[in-house]
Amino acid sequence: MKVERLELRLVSLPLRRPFQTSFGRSTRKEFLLVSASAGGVTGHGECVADLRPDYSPETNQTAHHLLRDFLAPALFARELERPEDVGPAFAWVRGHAMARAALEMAVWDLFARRKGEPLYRTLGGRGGTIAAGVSIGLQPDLPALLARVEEEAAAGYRRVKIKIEPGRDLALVEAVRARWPSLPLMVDANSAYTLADVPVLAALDGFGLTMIEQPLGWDDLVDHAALQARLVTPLCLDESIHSAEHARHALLLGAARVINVKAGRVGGLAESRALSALCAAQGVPVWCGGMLESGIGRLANVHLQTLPGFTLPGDTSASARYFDEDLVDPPVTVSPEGLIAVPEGPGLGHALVWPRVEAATLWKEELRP
Ligand code: OSB
Ligand code: MG
Repeated sequence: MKVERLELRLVSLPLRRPFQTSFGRSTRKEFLLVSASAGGVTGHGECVADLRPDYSPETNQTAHHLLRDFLAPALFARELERPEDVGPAFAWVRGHAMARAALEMAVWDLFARRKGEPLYRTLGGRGGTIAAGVSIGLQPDLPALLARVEEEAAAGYRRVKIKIEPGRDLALVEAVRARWPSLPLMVDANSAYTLADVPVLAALDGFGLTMIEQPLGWDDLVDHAALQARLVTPLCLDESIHSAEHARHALLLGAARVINVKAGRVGGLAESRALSALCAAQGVPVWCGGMLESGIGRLANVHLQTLPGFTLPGDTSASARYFDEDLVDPPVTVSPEGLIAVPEGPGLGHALVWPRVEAATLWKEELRP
């Protein structure tokens, strides 16, 4: 099979609530939607690059440049027998994992739809349900944070993650722990600390956190290894893991005991599967991170985390937490038990709502061989 047509569009969706981390504040989700067609069937991939290069070096504009000028031509030239053939077509491209992953995801969805099977089956996963966790951004004050934790714990989420930054860390964790002594709780610092902050980070050891996510440099493994040696709480790496190879290096160094997998950050679903298999072979748990995705990327995350290595609840939560109206119907929902049903329909498994997609589209462009 050869991909015959690609469509790129920039989609903008208002977020119901601003999402704040140590690196910035998002009020809308703006992303590239990549659609790949062959033989009258179309698959879709959501690019997780953002407006600013503050989480990773990529932006919507760099992803657009890569997709239009390098990745699309490389894909059009390639005869594909399976979705795994996309990775090798892009192997010469250095970096730009999010751009590569978006196009690869569209091809995975395309293959699954052509076979009439759910994406998880094409990937080698399983049907059923996945356990949902939730990521809560920095809040204006402590009462607001406690209200948000209350809401999400009541909604059934199986693990709560709160964002921290220097000056807004120990007191938050202490207050949440005091009120919910046995809630599976973790923190994510998005690279806001350095080794000079070891005293604060070591003090987090007293709160029974399931893990501390990415406290140090966005590209660092060495200092994380030094920090992990001084902590009881497992470190989890997010930003620093750009491939399965990086994960192998991180484990070799002792830089983490858990890995956050985001297909966009590591260059695709096949790479995510390789990474999860590598970790599983070493008894290292992985979980699926989130990038405030619309239902399209969100559903890909649901399918991905049916693979055997994903043994911890991820950051995939209900569409309604982010958007008044998602781009897929039905939206992604979470049961009172904190579970998400894995779709059984072809590909991503929920229908795209085209009038909503069109209404949210800022521009679109067609690419052909
Ligand atoms: O660090 O995991 C992160 C959102 C945007 C960028 C980075 C991160 C996040 C989240 C939110 O934590 C996860 C989600 O709800 O999609
Ligand atoms: Mg993170």
